[in-house]
Formats: sequence, structure tokens, C-alpha cells
Amino acid sequence: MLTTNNDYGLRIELENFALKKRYAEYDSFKISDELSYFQLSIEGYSGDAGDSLAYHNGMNFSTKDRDNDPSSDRCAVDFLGAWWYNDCQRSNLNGQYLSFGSHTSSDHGIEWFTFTGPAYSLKSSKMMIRK
Ligand SMILES: [Ca+2]
Repeated sequence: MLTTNNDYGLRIELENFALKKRYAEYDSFKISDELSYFQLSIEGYSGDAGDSLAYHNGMNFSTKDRDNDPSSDRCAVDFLGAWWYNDCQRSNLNGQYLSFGSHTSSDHGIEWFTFTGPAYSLKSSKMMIRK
């Protein structure tokens, strides 16, 4: 409701275990309503974390009990998160908190591929919206 009634931007702040911080910003951020599966619309990337959300643009939101992604797999089940999965992801900020950073359970952690790759779970992530 928030993002469809007004224009919002999104800022994502990420931190790895070496305490390096990076960010990704989008000039425009919208999530559709429940009937259209909370589809993600983003535009206007800037930042130094890389754009790991572009792959998810236009995707529906999937959870472990709602497989709304275009993959023949169930991404939210396979990757233990809830996200705008495609086939399946380049980011997974609701993944598992794997506090050791680099890990071998590829894609299960809090991932942002263009920052730390697919086998690294971030120390922290924040998603903030602004009118
Ligand atoms: Ca699927």
C-alpha cells in the first residue's frame, strides 16, 4: 500500500565480516498488491555494491508455502529464504544468518552476489525506503 500510493526510493546497506560496507540505491521502488503476488519494480540503480536486484525485477514474492517464482524448483524452499525469486537468485537478503561469512552451503545465506558472491553470508543488511 505504501509504495503504490506514493513514489519511493530504496536504499540497501550491506556489511560483510571484514566490516566493509557497501550500498545499492534505486530511484524507484514499488511492490504490487497481494493479488499480483507483491511483484517487485525497481529502477535507477546507483551504488558500490553492484546491482544484485536487477535479476529480480518484475518477479513475484515467494515464501516457503507460496511458490510464485518462474523456476521449476521451489526457490524459497531450496534457498531457505523469502524473496522475489527468479530462477532463482542473485541476492537473498532473507536467507539464513550464517555467521561465519564464507560458507559451503551455496546460496543459503544472506547473499548479494555482486558484493560477496554466492557463497558468503553477510553480517548485516538493511532495506530502507524513502519518499
Ligand atoms: Ca517455482
